[in-house]
Amino acid sequence: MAGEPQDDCLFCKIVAGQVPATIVRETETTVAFRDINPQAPTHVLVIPKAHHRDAAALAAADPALAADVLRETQAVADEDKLESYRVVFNTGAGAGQTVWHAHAHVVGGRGLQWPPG
Ligand code: DGP
Repeated sequence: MAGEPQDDCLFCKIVAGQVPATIVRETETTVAFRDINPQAPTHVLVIPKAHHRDAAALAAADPALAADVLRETQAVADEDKLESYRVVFNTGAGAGQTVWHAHAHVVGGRGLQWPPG
């Protein structure tokens, strides 16, 4: 069921403390932790604690929670003192999504090109 923890979900396991992660921030509804394969000096993932498969499903099921995630991306940027940064929601396999628990990538700390690859 949408929102319920999934046994086979890596990010649900990070939320539960069953898989270690370098946690940057935590709120009642979200967790932010450093990406295991950073693409920039700052590369943090912000996730809702509740399980939703991608950003579109999250926004449809719980817009307030989607707003919490977005708000936390700004908090992460503040924490790492980033003046410029990028927030990315890879949505679908064709866009590079590999973990099926909604997450925002916060990327910064170096120059970023546009368009992205
Ligand atoms: P995406 O490709 O958009 O689904 O992003 C998934 C990200 O998750 C990817 O950048 C690597 C990261 N990742 C995968 N496994 C782990 C893990 O065990 N710990 C942490 N911290 N990040 C992970």
